Amino acid sequence: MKLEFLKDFLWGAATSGPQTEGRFKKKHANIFDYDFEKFPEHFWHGIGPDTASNFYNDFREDIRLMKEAGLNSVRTSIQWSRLIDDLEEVTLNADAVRFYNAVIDEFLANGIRPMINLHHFDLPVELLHKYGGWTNKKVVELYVKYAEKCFECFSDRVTDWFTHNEPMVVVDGGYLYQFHYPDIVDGKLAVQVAYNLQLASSLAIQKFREVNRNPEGKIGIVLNLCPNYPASSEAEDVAAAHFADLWQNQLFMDASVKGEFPHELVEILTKDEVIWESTAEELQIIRENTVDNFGVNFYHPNRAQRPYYSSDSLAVDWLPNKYFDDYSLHGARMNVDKGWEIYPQTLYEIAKNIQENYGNIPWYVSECGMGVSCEERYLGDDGEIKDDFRIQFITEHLYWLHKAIAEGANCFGFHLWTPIDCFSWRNSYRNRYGLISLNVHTQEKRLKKSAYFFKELADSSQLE
Ligand code: BGP
Repeated sequence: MKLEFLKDFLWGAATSGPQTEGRFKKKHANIFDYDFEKFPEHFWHGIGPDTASNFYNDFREDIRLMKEAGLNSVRTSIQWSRLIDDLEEVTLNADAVRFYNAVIDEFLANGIRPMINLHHFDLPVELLHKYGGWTNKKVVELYVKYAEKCFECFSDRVTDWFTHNEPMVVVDGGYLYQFHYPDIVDGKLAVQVAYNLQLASSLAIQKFREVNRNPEGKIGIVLNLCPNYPASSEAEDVAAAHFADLWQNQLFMDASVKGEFPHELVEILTKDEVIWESTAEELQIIRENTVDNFGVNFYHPNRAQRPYYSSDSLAVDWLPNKYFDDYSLHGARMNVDKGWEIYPQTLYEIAKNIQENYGNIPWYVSECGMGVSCEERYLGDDGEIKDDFRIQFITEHLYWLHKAIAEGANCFGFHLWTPIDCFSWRNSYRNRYGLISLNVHTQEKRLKKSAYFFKELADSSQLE
């Protein structure tokens, strides 16, 4: 059976500046550059972001390969730590302006729509050391000035902007579960970081509407939405999944789309005495500056059960896990390399949720993908990686997405993570996600089998 998508559907792939560019000519270190300098052992085979996939030097050739893979849209990001010369005075770095201008022009010349995100976990480390990073509203102020520079420089040609990628990962990774620098556990700070990230997003949206130079321009946020399925229908498990959803999904989604944090969550955080510091004026800014559209990063669902910890047995001041515990479903289909469950039907449920509870606001899949280790295992005699598992993964997710669209979901595109195998945080290069393979030693790049599949999909807007 053939499934038809709209002719103007965006067939894209997503990546980010810090994961592709390399540190060439970059004046400031972001938190991952710094983490690598200090703790190279955190990184797979001790390989960090210094070269990444060499996009800084190779961008013309990389964009040519992306075009060959059929992409008509690419979501990437500008690095704050590259664009801004003086982080306090918020002055522009001339080389970075030249670089990002050339990248945007190259995408456009190749018929690829550049969708630009402003913050992909990559806070300049100096702002963390000097001000405590996102815990401090001074950093919010500096971020909004950086965002303004981006809009002033590039909004004549870029129509699609995003304020943050997965802000909940900044909160969880940096302040609760120690998988991103600064690797601390502090529930109260985590809650304040969540609020400050949302405030930064709303203020950047307000600024965008003042200075944007493009009548077609739109601004949104990219959220990782992992619905939580309860372990059973018993009240404790249902309540656990409900809280996990409030914390992981609704906090940013409600604030970004509806302009209000979920009341139930605010009440719980207030009762637990970890509620953020806010002012009436800030809350008004959040209310008035909601998104035009947003991106959904989807990899796997979450499964939640009643909490393992009792309220008084927490070893730290506060953890969301006071209210829920994650669990893995016995017998679930897994991507074992990454340890993530494969359950494409969730994408349909996300679409329904947006349609029914968020006013059917326009959205797109801003990341979805399958990270697999040692892809050389799949090398064909012709030197091409035969990643049939990735083709199957894409097909299954598109099946459920198509079903939702046919039922009225307002989804305008699908972006695979990622165009070219890239660096990622602690994973470094262990798991590969690309349509195009990268040899990390020679920087040689080559289309995988999935790239030809993707091209056919994008050219025909049909899935067989
Ligand atoms: C998302 C991030 C990406 C990317 C992806 C894959 O959460 O937005 O930056 O890294 O996950 O994750 P990983 O590379 O850790 O397997």
